[in-house]
Amino acid sequence: METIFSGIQPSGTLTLGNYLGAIQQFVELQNDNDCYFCIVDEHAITVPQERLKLRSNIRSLAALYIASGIDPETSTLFVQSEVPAHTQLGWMLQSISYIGELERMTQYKDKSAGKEAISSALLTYPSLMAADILLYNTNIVPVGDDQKQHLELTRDLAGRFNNRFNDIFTIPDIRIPKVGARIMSLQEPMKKMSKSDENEKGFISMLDEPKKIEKKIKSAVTDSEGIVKYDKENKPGVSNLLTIYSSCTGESIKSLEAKYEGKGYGDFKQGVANAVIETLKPIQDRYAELINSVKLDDILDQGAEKASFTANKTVAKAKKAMGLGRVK
Ligand code: AQP
Repeated sequence: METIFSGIQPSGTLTLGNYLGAIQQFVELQNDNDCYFCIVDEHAITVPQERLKLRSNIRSLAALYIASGIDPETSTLFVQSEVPAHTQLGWMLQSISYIGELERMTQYKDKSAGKEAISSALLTYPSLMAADILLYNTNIVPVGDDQKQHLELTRDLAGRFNNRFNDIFTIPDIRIPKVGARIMSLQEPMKKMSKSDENEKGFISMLDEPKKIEKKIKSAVTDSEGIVKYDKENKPGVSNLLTIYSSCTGESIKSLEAKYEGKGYGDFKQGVANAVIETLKPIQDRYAELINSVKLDDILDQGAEKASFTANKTVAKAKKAMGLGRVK
Protein backbone atom coordinates (compact mmCIF):
# COMPACT_ATOMS: atom_id res chain seq x y z
CA MET A 1 0.00 0.00 0.00
CA GLU A 2 1.34 3.41 -1.03
CA THR A 3 0.60 6.80 0.51
CA ILE A 4 -1.04 9.21 -1.90
CA PHE A 5 -1.45 12.97 -1.45
CA SER A 6 -3.05 15.48 -3.76
CA GLY A 7 -4.70 18.86 -3.38
CA ILE A 8 -6.99 21.16 -5.30
CA GLN A 9 -7.38 24.91 -4.82
CA PRO A 10 -10.81 26.31 -3.95
CA SER A 11 -10.17 29.19 -6.34
CA GLY A 12 -13.45 28.72 -8.23
CA THR A 13 -15.84 25.92 -9.05
CA LEU A 14 -13.95 22.89 -10.31
CA THR A 15 -13.68 22.45 -14.06
CA LEU A 16 -13.90 19.40 -16.21
CA GLY A 17 -10.09 19.71 -16.46
CA ASN A 18 -9.72 19.32 -12.68
CA TYR A 19 -12.04 16.33 -12.80
CA LEU A 20 -10.40 14.49 -15.71
CA GLY A 21 -6.83 15.45 -14.82
CA ALA A 22 -7.04 14.95 -11.08
CA ILE A 23 -10.19 13.69 -9.33
CA GLN A 24 -10.87 10.81 -11.72
CA GLN A 25 -7.51 9.26 -10.89
CA PHE A 26 -7.96 9.93 -7.15
CA VAL A 27 -11.09 7.79 -7.20
CA GLU A 28 -9.24 4.94 -8.94
CA LEU A 29 -6.37 5.08 -6.46
CA GLN A 30 -8.28 5.25 -3.20
CA ASN A 31 -9.14 1.57 -2.81
CA ASP A 32 -5.61 0.19 -2.73
CA ASN A 33 -3.79 3.09 -1.10
CA ASP A 34 -3.67 5.30 1.96
CA CYS A 35 -5.00 8.55 0.46
CA TYR A 36 -4.97 12.15 1.66
CA PHE A 37 -7.03 14.60 -0.40
CA CYS A 38 -6.76 18.23 0.53
CA ILE A 39 -8.64 21.44 -0.18
CA VAL A 40 -5.65 23.75 -0.44
CA ASP A 41 -7.21 27.06 0.60
CA GLU A 42 -3.85 28.56 1.64
CA HIS A 43 -2.70 28.17 -1.95
CA ALA A 44 -5.83 29.92 -3.18
CA ILE A 45 -4.95 33.12 -1.30
CA THR A 46 -1.71 33.55 -3.25
CA VAL A 47 -3.95 35.57 -5.59
CA PRO A 48 -6.74 37.85 -4.30
CA GLN A 49 -9.92 36.04 -3.20
CA GLU A 50 -13.27 37.34 -2.05
CA ARG A 51 -13.80 36.20 1.56
CA LEU A 52 -17.32 34.80 1.28
CA LYS A 53 -16.70 33.31 -2.15
CA LEU A 54 -13.63 31.50 -0.83
CA ARG A 55 -15.65 30.07 2.08
CA SER A 56 -18.33 28.79 -0.25
CA ASN A 57 -15.76 27.40 -2.73
CA ILE A 58 -14.11 25.41 0.09
CA ARG A 59 -17.39 23.76 0.97
CA SER A 60 -18.33 23.23 -2.65
CA LEU A 61 -14.98 21.59 -3.37
CA ALA A 62 -15.39 19.23 -0.40
CA ALA A 63 -18.83 18.22 -1.65
CA LEU A 64 -17.52 17.74 -5.19
CA TYR A 65 -14.71 15.46 -4.01
CA ILE A 66 -17.25 13.20 -2.30
CA ALA A 67 -19.87 13.47 -5.07
CA SER A 68 -17.17 12.40 -7.56
CA GLY A 69 -16.55 9.21 -5.61
CA ILE A 70 -14.00 10.01 -2.90
CA ASP A 71 -15.01 7.86 0.05
CA PRO A 72 -14.28 9.66 3.33
CA GLU A 73 -14.33 6.32 5.13
CA THR A 74 -11.22 5.15 3.28
CA SER A 75 -9.58 8.45 2.31
CA THR A 76 -8.68 11.42 4.51
CA LEU A 77 -10.40 14.54 3.18
CA PHE A 78 -9.51 17.84 4.85
CA VAL A 79 -8.98 21.59 4.54
CA GLN A 80 -5.33 22.71 4.48
CA SER A 81 -5.76 25.77 6.76
CA GLU A 82 -7.32 23.52 9.43
CA VAL A 83 -4.03 21.63 9.77
CA PRO A 84 -1.42 24.23 10.89
CA ALA A 85 1.45 21.81 10.23
CA HIS A 86 1.24 22.74 6.52
CA THR A 87 2.34 26.35 7.00
CA GLN A 88 4.84 25.33 9.69
CA LEU A 89 6.68 22.93 7.41
CA GLY A 90 6.08 25.29 4.46
CA TRP A 91 8.12 27.96 6.25
CA MET A 92 10.95 25.54 7.02
CA LEU A 93 11.07 24.50 3.37
CA GLN A 94 11.01 28.12 2.23
CA SER A 95 14.22 28.59 4.18
CA ILE A 96 15.95 26.04 1.96
CA SER A 97 14.28 27.16 -1.33
CA TYR A 98 16.20 29.48 -3.65
CA ILE A 99 14.54 32.51 -5.21
CA GLY A 100 16.05 31.59 -8.60
CA GLU A 101 14.41 28.16 -8.69
CA LEU A 102 11.06 29.60 -7.56
CA GLU A 103 11.21 32.28 -10.23
CA ARG A 104 11.71 29.61 -12.88
CA MET A 105 8.30 28.01 -12.20
CA THR A 106 6.09 28.50 -15.26
CA GLN A 107 2.93 28.78 -13.16
CA TYR A 108 4.52 31.71 -11.30
CA LYS A 109 5.50 33.33 -14.58
CA ASP A 110 1.98 32.84 -16.02
CA LYS A 111 0.11 34.06 -12.97
CA SER A 112 2.37 37.08 -12.39
CA ALA A 113 2.61 38.15 -16.04
CA GLY A 114 1.41 41.71 -16.58
CA LYS A 115 0.48 42.18 -12.89
CA GLU A 116 1.81 45.05 -10.82
CA ALA A 117 1.20 43.81 -7.27
CA ILE A 118 2.40 40.22 -7.04
CA SER A 119 2.24 38.60 -3.59
CA SER A 120 5.40 36.99 -2.27
CA ALA A 121 3.23 33.94 -1.53
CA LEU A 122 2.67 33.43 -5.26
CA LEU A 123 6.43 33.00 -5.58
CA THR A 124 6.82 30.73 -2.53
CA TYR A 125 3.71 28.65 -3.30
CA PRO A 126 5.80 25.63 -4.43
CA SER A 127 7.54 25.41 -1.03
CA LEU A 128 4.14 25.17 0.68
CA MET A 129 3.05 22.60 -1.89
CA ALA A 130 6.20 20.59 -1.10
CA ALA A 131 5.25 20.73 2.60
CA ASP A 132 1.71 19.51 1.82
CA ILE A 133 3.15 16.44 0.16
CA LEU A 134 6.10 15.68 2.45
CA LEU A 135 4.09 15.87 5.68
CA TYR A 136 2.40 12.55 4.97
CA ASN A 137 5.44 10.50 3.81
CA THR A 138 3.77 10.50 0.41
CA ASN A 139 4.96 8.01 -2.21
CA ILE A 140 2.77 9.10 -5.12
CA VAL A 141 1.22 12.42 -6.14
CA PRO A 142 -1.51 12.11 -8.79
CA VAL A 143 -1.86 15.42 -10.68
CA GLY A 144 -2.43 16.88 -14.13
CA ASP A 145 0.75 17.55 -16.09
CA ASP A 146 0.74 21.30 -15.30
CA GLN A 147 2.02 20.34 -11.84
CA LYS A 148 5.05 18.38 -13.07
CA GLN A 149 7.51 21.22 -12.49
CA HIS A 150 6.25 21.80 -8.93
CA LEU A 151 6.62 18.10 -8.21
CA GLU A 152 10.21 18.12 -9.44
CA LEU A 153 10.92 20.98 -7.05
CA THR A 154 9.28 19.05 -4.19
CA ARG A 155 11.63 16.16 -4.90
CA ASP A 156 14.63 18.53 -4.97
CA LEU A 157 13.61 20.16 -1.67
CA ALA A 158 13.07 16.80 0.03
CA GLY A 159 16.49 15.59 -1.12
CA ARG A 160 18.14 18.87 -0.10
CA PHE A 161 16.60 18.72 3.40
CA ASN A 162 17.54 15.04 3.82
CA ASN A 163 21.15 15.73 2.81
CA ARG A 164 21.54 18.90 4.80
CA PHE A 165 19.80 17.90 8.06
CA ASN A 166 18.50 14.40 8.50
CA ASP A 167 17.03 11.77 6.22
CA ILE A 168 13.37 12.19 7.20
CA PHE A 169 11.46 12.77 3.97
CA THR A 170 10.19 10.19 1.50
CA ILE A 171 10.93 11.34 -2.07
CA PRO A 172 7.55 11.25 -3.87
CA ASP A 173 6.82 10.16 -7.44
CA ILE A 174 4.39 11.90 -9.77
CA ARG A 175 1.46 10.11 -11.47
CA ILE A 176 -0.05 11.73 -14.55
CA PRO A 177 -3.06 10.20 -16.37
CA LYS A 178 -2.42 8.78 -19.87
CA VAL A 179 -5.39 10.64 -21.36
CA GLY A 180 -6.79 13.88 -19.90
CA ALA A 181 -3.55 15.08 -18.32
CA ARG A 182 -4.10 18.52 -19.82
CA ILE A 183 -7.58 19.58 -20.85
CA MET A 184 -7.40 22.81 -22.81
CA SER A 185 -9.61 25.89 -22.88
CA LEU A 186 -12.60 25.55 -25.22
CA GLN A 187 -11.96 29.06 -26.54
CA GLU A 188 -8.15 29.10 -26.63
CA PRO A 189 -7.11 25.47 -27.11
CA MET A 190 -3.41 26.31 -26.74
CA LYS A 191 -4.06 27.34 -23.10
CA LYS A 192 -5.09 24.93 -20.33
CA MET A 193 -8.66 24.94 -19.04
CA SER A 194 -8.65 26.87 -15.73
CA LYS A 195 -11.33 27.54 -13.17
CA SER A 196 -10.16 31.14 -12.74
CA ASP A 197 -10.34 31.92 -16.47
CA GLU A 198 -12.11 35.24 -16.98
CA ASN A 199 -13.80 33.90 -20.11
CA GLU A 200 -16.53 31.59 -18.81
CA LYS A 201 -16.96 30.04 -22.25
CA GLY A 202 -13.43 28.64 -22.01
CA PHE A 203 -14.21 26.13 -19.28
CA ILE A 204 -16.91 23.68 -18.28
CA SER A 205 -17.67 23.91 -14.60
CA MET A 206 -18.53 20.61 -12.92
CA LEU A 207 -21.77 22.27 -11.83
CA ASP A 208 -22.81 23.67 -15.23
CA GLU A 209 -26.32 22.66 -16.26
CA PRO A 210 -26.67 20.33 -19.26
CA LYS A 211 -27.94 23.13 -21.55
CA LYS A 212 -24.97 25.30 -20.65
CA ILE A 213 -22.52 22.45 -21.26
CA GLU A 214 -24.06 21.81 -24.68
CA LYS A 215 -23.87 25.51 -25.57
CA LYS A 216 -20.23 25.83 -24.47
CA ILE A 217 -19.15 22.74 -26.42
CA LYS A 218 -21.05 23.81 -29.52
CA SER A 219 -19.25 27.15 -29.45
CA ALA A 220 -15.83 25.55 -28.81
CA VAL A 221 -13.14 26.77 -31.20
CA THR A 222 -12.21 24.16 -33.84
CA ASP A 223 -11.03 24.73 -37.44
CA SER A 224 -12.55 24.91 -40.91
CA GLU A 225 -11.35 21.46 -42.09
CA GLY A 226 -14.37 19.49 -40.91
CA ILE A 227 -12.30 16.33 -40.20
CA VAL A 228 -12.42 14.68 -36.77
CA LYS A 229 -8.78 13.76 -36.30
CA TYR A 230 -6.31 13.98 -33.41
CA ASP A 231 -3.51 16.37 -34.37
CA LYS A 232 -2.54 18.47 -31.38
CA GLU A 233 -0.34 20.84 -33.31
CA ASN A 234 -2.53 21.63 -36.31
CA LYS A 235 -5.99 20.90 -34.86
CA PRO A 236 -5.74 21.79 -31.14
CA GLY A 237 -9.48 22.46 -30.70
CA VAL A 238 -10.64 19.16 -32.22
CA SER A 239 -7.86 17.26 -30.43
CA ASN A 240 -8.96 18.73 -27.10
CA LEU A 241 -12.58 17.70 -27.72
CA LEU A 242 -11.40 14.19 -28.64
CA THR A 243 -9.43 14.00 -25.39
CA ILE A 244 -12.48 15.12 -23.41
CA TYR A 245 -14.73 12.62 -25.22
CA SER A 246 -12.29 9.76 -24.70
CA SER A 247 -11.66 10.57 -21.02
CA CYS A 248 -15.39 10.74 -20.29
CA THR A 249 -16.36 7.52 -22.07
CA GLY A 250 -13.21 5.40 -21.94
CA GLU A 251 -13.49 4.95 -25.74
CA SER A 252 -10.13 5.28 -27.48
CA ILE A 253 -9.34 8.31 -29.64
CA LYS A 254 -8.74 6.00 -32.65
CA SER A 255 -12.21 4.52 -32.30
CA LEU A 256 -13.80 7.97 -31.94
CA GLU A 257 -12.02 9.16 -35.10
CA ALA A 258 -13.48 6.17 -36.96
CA LYS A 259 -16.94 6.78 -35.53
CA TYR A 260 -17.03 10.35 -36.84
CA GLU A 261 -15.28 9.76 -40.17
CA GLY A 262 -17.14 11.62 -42.93
CA LYS A 263 -19.37 13.38 -40.40
CA GLY A 264 -19.15 17.10 -39.65
CA TYR A 265 -18.26 18.84 -36.41
CA GLY A 266 -21.97 19.29 -35.55
CA ASP A 267 -22.50 15.57 -34.86
CA PHE A 268 -19.14 15.27 -33.18
CA LYS A 269 -19.75 18.19 -30.81
CA GLN A 270 -23.16 16.78 -29.90
CA GLY A 271 -21.44 13.48 -29.03
CA VAL A 272 -18.88 15.29 -26.86
CA ALA A 273 -21.63 17.28 -25.11
CA ASN A 274 -23.63 14.10 -24.38
CA ALA A 275 -20.55 12.36 -22.98
CA VAL A 276 -19.75 15.28 -20.67
CA ILE A 277 -23.36 15.65 -19.50
CA GLU A 278 -23.59 11.92 -18.74
CA THR A 279 -20.34 12.06 -16.79
CA LEU A 280 -21.30 15.08 -14.71
CA LYS A 281 -25.03 14.46 -14.12
CA PRO A 282 -24.71 11.79 -11.38
CA ILE A 283 -22.00 13.87 -9.67
CA GLN A 284 -24.24 16.93 -9.72
CA ASP A 285 -27.13 14.96 -8.21
CA ARG A 286 -25.00 13.69 -5.32
CA TYR A 287 -23.54 17.17 -4.85
CA ALA A 288 -27.03 18.66 -4.37
CA GLU A 289 -27.69 16.20 -1.52
CA LEU A 290 -24.39 16.92 0.21
CA ILE A 291 -23.74 20.62 -0.05
CA ASN A 292 -25.88 21.77 2.87
CA SER A 293 -25.55 18.66 5.04
CA VAL A 294 -24.09 18.51 8.55
CA LYS A 295 -22.44 15.27 7.44
CA LEU A 296 -20.06 17.28 5.27
CA ASP A 297 -18.81 19.23 8.32
CA ASP A 298 -18.35 16.01 10.31
CA ILE A 299 -16.29 14.51 7.50
CA LEU A 300 -14.03 17.58 7.31
CA ASP A 301 -13.62 17.72 11.12
CA GLN A 302 -12.58 14.08 11.24
CA GLY A 303 -10.32 14.54 8.21
CA ALA A 304 -8.47 17.47 9.82
CA GLU A 305 -7.98 15.50 13.03
CA LYS A 306 -6.63 12.46 11.21
CA ALA A 307 -4.35 14.51 8.96
CA SER A 308 -3.00 16.51 11.93
CA PHE A 309 -1.99 13.33 13.72
CA THR A 310 0.48 12.33 10.98
CA ALA A 311 1.44 15.87 9.95
CA ASN A 312 2.36 16.96 13.51
CA LYS A 313 4.72 14.00 13.86
CA THR A 314 6.54 15.04 10.67
CA VAL A 315 6.78 18.67 11.80
CA ALA A 316 8.26 17.56 15.11
CA LYS A 317 10.92 15.52 13.27
CA ALA A 318 11.70 18.40 10.88
CA LYS A 319 12.03 20.89 13.78
CA LYS A 320 14.37 18.54 15.58
CA ALA A 321 16.44 18.01 12.44
CA MET A 322 16.79 21.77 11.90
CA GLY A 323 17.42 22.61 15.57
CA LEU A 324 14.26 24.66 16.07
CA GLY A 325 12.75 25.15 19.55
CA ARG A 326 14.01 23.57 22.76
CA VAL A 327 14.84 20.01 23.73
CA LYS A 328 12.02 18.69 25.91
N1 AQP B 1 -6.88 21.77 -17.56
C1 AQP B 1 -6.49 20.78 -16.79
N2 AQP B 1 -6.36 19.51 -17.30
C2 AQP B 1 -5.97 18.49 -16.51
N3 AQP B 1 -5.71 18.61 -15.18
C3 AQP B 1 -5.85 19.84 -14.65
N4 AQP B 1 -5.68 20.30 -13.40
C4 AQP B 1 -5.95 21.64 -13.36
N5 AQP B 1 -6.31 22.06 -14.59
C5 AQP B 1 -6.25 20.98 -15.41
C6 AQP B 1 -5.29 19.48 -12.26
O1 AQP B 1 -6.25 19.72 -11.23
C7 AQP B 1 -5.59 19.63 -9.97
C8 AQP B 1 -5.94 20.79 -9.12
O2 AQP B 1 -5.40 21.97 -9.63
P1 AQP B 1 -5.38 23.26 -8.74
O3 AQP B 1 -6.75 23.74 -8.51
O4 AQP B 1 -4.61 23.01 -7.49
O5 AQP B 1 -4.56 24.29 -9.52
P2 AQP B 1 -4.41 24.54 -11.01
O6 AQP B 1 -3.61 23.46 -11.64
O7 AQP B 1 -3.84 25.94 -11.11
O8 AQP B 1 -5.92 24.47 -11.53
P3 AQP B 1 -6.74 25.58 -12.23
O9 AQP B 1 -8.09 25.05 -12.52
O10 AQP B 1 -5.98 26.16 -13.39
O11 AQP B 1 -6.89 26.65 -11.08
P4 AQP B 1 -6.58 28.19 -11.12
O12 AQP B 1 -7.39 28.74 -12.25
O13 AQP B 1 -7.01 28.71 -9.80
O14 AQP B 1 -5.11 28.35 -11.32
C9 AQP B 1 -4.10 19.50 -10.24
O15 AQP B 1 -3.76 18.14 -10.12
C10 AQP B 1 -3.97 19.94 -11.67
O16 AQP B 1 -2.89 19.31 -12.31
